[in-house]
Amino acid sequence: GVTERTFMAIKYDAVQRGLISEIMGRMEKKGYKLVALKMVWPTEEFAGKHYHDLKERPFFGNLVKFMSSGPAVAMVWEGPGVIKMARTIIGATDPLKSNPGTIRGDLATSVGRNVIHGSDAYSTAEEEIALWFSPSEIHAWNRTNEDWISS
Ligand code: DAT
Ligand code: MG
Repeated sequence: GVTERTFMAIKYDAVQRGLISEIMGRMEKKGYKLVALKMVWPTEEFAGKHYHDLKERPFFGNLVKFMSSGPAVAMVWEGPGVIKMARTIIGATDPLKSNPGTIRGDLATSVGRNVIHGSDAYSTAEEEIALWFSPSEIHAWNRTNEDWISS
């Protein structure tokens, strides 16, 4: 059966800074499975759709401009508790409030350059996966080492 899935995007600041493998490695080494991956250069309209919940916030304009300024690395990760755990691995929205050991706590200092997005709940994970990926881009593949990751 299919376990839980979440959407994550390595933002353009992290792409520029050469942090793609650093960030992906944290999810991979934890034991989560990558089931979809592509580089996407969002339009402002697309970025606005992704962040539609924040439309009324004062930083919305800057946020969609930043997100559409270059390519992001879009990913779907799968595994037990992945939605909540990805948020824990990412850290707080403001990198100065993120604990060391988290992605933002270790790699960022500014809320406007906080290197990574992760879905915040089951419903947003479903919605964001559907926005960024078509079903044929998501791969249900088997790991031969599954018994060494989960029992
Ligand atoms: P998160 O990315 O942790 O889910 P969010 O959904 O509240 O946080 O906001 C989405 C993004 O918007 C966030 O990653 C960075 C930007 N943002 C949030 N709050 C902000 C603020 N107070 N000032 C500037 N940018 C902000
Ligand atoms: Mg959010």
